[in-house]
Amino acid sequence: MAETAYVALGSNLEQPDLQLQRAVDDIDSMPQITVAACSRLYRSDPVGPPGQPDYCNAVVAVNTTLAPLRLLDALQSIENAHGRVRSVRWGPRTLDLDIILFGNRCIESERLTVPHYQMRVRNFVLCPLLDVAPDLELPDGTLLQVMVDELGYQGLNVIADRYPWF
Ligand code: A4P
Ligand code: MG
Repeated sequence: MAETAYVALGSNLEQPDLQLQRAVDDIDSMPQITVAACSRLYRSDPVGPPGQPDYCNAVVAVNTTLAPLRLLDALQSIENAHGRVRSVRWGPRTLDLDIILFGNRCIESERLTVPHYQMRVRNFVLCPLLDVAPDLELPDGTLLQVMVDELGYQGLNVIADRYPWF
């Protein structure tokens, strides 16, 4: 049975806006994954080590029959195809794909923590998530809209509205 998961996309190297648009197409072309909705495209101030370029961020809703770890495998294969090199924590990257939510599940394993452990404090994740899921509740019952109201849109700029962005 297909479940809905939410995937956050981030990039701040090598034409981040195009990296993200290609990544949405790559996700949609994976077997057993369909992109159901795509957020607006945002530019955001970098969080983490200073001196890195601004990020582009977005969120997609996907319908998938894959198990969570198999979805993670698929997303990591796309990251690798985009030339992702893992070096500094929170450092610059061509493409980062994080599973934010997977249905209503709570997952705590060596490779995967869902809901994503940083999502609550990152408006560059929550604001695009609100674009695709305005009525969403987290597994613990928290309303997404309430979290967005608390965090606000500081440091975020919408740079394209409706997918395809370009
Ligand atoms: N992993 C565990 N849970 C998950 C999950 N829910 N989704 C594991 C995806 N992966 C998950 O990730 C390390 C390991 O986390 C994976 O191998 C997987 O098994 P990574 O992407 O290789 O490493 P990382 O980039 O150092 O960590 P992470 O957590 O992805 O980085 P973040 O926290 O996403 O930070 N500023 C702005 N404005 N916008 C951004 O997008 N992104 C980062 C990256 C920093 N600053 C940013 C942004
Ligand atoms: Mg990641």
